Amino acid sequence: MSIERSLVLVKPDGFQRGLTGEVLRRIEGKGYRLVALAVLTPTREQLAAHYAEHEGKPFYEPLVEFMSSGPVTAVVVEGQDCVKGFRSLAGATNPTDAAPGTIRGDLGRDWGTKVQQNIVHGSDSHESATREIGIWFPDLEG
Ligand code: YYY
Ligand code: MG
Repeated sequence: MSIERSLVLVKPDGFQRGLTGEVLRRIEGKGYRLVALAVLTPTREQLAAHYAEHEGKPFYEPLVEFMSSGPVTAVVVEGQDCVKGFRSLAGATNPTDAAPGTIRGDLGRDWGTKVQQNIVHGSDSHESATREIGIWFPDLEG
């Protein structure tokens, strides 16, 4: 893989806890470039498109509810292999399992909620990134 883009979201828990700057610092510290950034409260429609692969799963409704509960920061990140690279910075989905040194491992925990509140989203493949960037930044140039 070459220079590519990834879609990162600082989720409502990250925004609420004042961790947006810390997440951006780690992305920039790694050497990735910020291409676009927006603070917004997502609509259920936007989230249905973003999380289409999870529709019907037990955590889907709580996930959409949580993600639409307040502002998020959507970021397009660019760099060599940054899709895989950001997933590595983010750590495992469950913050309890996420390794120390990762965003979820250092800053996340289990709050006993129906859906895991794990601070960040990162695209899981180059194809997902292209699809997700189209949802969050429809007007962004190539
Ligand atoms: O890509 P990633 O965010 O690490 O996990 P996904 O499997 O795509 O799930 C999306 C989102 O849903 C996850 O960040 C937390 C939540 N979730 C959950 O609460 N419980 C699960 N068993 C799986 C996912
Ligand atoms: Mg995912």
